[in-house]
Amino acid sequence: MQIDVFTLFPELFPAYLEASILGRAQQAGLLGVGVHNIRSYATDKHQVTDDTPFGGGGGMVMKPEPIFAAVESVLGAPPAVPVILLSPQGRVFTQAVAQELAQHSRLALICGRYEGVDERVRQHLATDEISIGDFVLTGGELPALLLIDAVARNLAGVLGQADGALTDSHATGLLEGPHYTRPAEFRGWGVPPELLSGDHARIARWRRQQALRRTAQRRPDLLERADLSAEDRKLLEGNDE
Ligand code: 21W
Repeated sequence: MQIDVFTLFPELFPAYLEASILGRAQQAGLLGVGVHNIRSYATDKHQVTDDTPFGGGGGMVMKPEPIFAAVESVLGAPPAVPVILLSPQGRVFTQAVAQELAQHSRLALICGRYEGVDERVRQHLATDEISIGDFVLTGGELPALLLIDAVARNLAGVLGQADGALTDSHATGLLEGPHYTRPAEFRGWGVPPELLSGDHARIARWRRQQALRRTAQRRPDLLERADLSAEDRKLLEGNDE
């Protein structure tokens, strides 16, 4: 998958994209990310990318011309790929949206700054508008990185077998239960005996029960939407262990 990012702050991207799983995905040719500076596409002497809002009110708005020029120069006019505007007014990003976007071979992401972008970018260039949640950030760059991260780990080959995207919490619709590693005793705190039992069926049952209980406790909204088996309902009621 190829993702092209359009931003006034391209220097924010490399450190995160080069590390760990995303770095390896790019080296393996599974993911390509092009980061493009919108400012380079401004045609005036001072490469101005923002201006005061019509109607007054203060703050600055990103001008349409450099954004259209940047996106159309990289992707053609009109672009034949989804063009996603990251904005607080977008539909809220979820695991389901990440999985949906991972089906495309190419995406364009536009990061806003200041008070936002000229409405004509939204109306005539963007094909989708996404928010990452109900809180206020300073721009769309962190949301773009977050989206790339969540989408990339759904691409075939990006994750190892062990932590496959299909078994993820939120892909299964439940929160995960607790994880432990060595030592078996730390500062007098032990590890649940089920995990040390070597009985794989018992371990699987205990893990499922912990996931169900934690979800019931912390995210009853998720549990309501999960389709639980009869066995799950028994585990949740505590009739098992
Ligand atoms: C924040 C842009 C607020 C516009 C009145 C006076 C992209 C984001 C962003 C930003 C405003 C996302 C105002 C969750 C986010 C983003 C920057 C509104 C401010 N109104 N997801 N001043 N949260 N944020 N204008 O902030 O670009 S996705």
